Amino acid sequence: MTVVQTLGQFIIEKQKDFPYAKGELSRLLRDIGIAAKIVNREVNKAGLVDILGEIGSVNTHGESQKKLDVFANEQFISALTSGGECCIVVSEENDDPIFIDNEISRDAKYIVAIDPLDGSSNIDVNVAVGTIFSIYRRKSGGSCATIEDAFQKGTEQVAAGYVVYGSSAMLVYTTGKGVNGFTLDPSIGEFCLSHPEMRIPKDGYIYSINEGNYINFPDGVKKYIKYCQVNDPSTHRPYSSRYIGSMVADLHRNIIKGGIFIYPTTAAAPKGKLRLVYECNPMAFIIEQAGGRATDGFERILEKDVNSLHQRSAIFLGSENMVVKAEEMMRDYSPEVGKVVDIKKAAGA
Ligand code: P6P
Repeated sequence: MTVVQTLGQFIIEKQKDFPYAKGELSRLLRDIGIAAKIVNREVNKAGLVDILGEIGSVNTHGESQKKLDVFANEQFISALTSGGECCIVVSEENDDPIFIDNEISRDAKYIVAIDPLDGSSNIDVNVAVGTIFSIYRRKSGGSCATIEDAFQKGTEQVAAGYVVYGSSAMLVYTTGKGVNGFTLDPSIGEFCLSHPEMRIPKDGYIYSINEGNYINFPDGVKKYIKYCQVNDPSTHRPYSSRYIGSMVADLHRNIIKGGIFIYPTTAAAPKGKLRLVYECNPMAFIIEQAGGRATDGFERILEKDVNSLHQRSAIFLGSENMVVKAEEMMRDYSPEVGKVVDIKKAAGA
């Protein structure tokens, strides 16, 4: 008889990996899991209730907000506010960080950065969407958390994860000791361990990029795409092009099958489109913990300075050998892009 292990049981069992842990991180992860189940319930019936479409407002990035974006944001913020373990929430949907200052959060030790519903433009066409979260420990002393607590590099993350609301709902997370995946069993309303110790293959044969932007890609990216398309069966090329337009779904497939996801700089997004704090950093942490690689084409994502909570970054992440190959192309054909990275880093920009 197979013994089902729920997310809650797994978190408590793994708590012993952290000798000084008193259960706060465990409770925080469980709070996130509960909010994810509520969001999943609404995502699953989105076509049946008046929760599709836009609400006529835009978020901090000028992107139109969908009703489910706002619903998901409210659910995660509510769970984090009432859970008592989180002192600051940085959300894609909120211009400014939310400082949680209530009686039960008095001694809260954690900061959570979150993209509550990534890929929400796909909701109305019934394509998989996701939630991405990143967790840091508070560094400041004193009685209250400070804004500096939210500006920590990706290397400082204590945990990161995503939820993919697809053919099934899955929660995948790491606390720096490997990556584990849990599938929601609706019959018992629990996330159950289904993908223990996830590893991304060193080599893959899938490349994920929006080739509609080809004309505006850096030359190194163009060269890499052409490399992927060469007819060379001995190296499994041409690779398959798979791009869902939902980072969580693309990345989840690539972790399981192997592959590379690239969102480089484009004319419309000269600094990249994806946000460093609540999209690139958590995904980079997960990919590295699964044995993959994550850079901006030149610099390790987790080492990038955080100068703005909504700053964007180019991202190349997935199977290690594929990312290395793409970086070679960037170095050989788009060195100027790397120099911009160096100059900005030197200037602390
Ligand atoms: P494009 C969704 O809006 C998102 O943030 C990611 O989930 C996705 O990978 C990317 O943007 C898609 O962007 O420009 O290709 O539509």
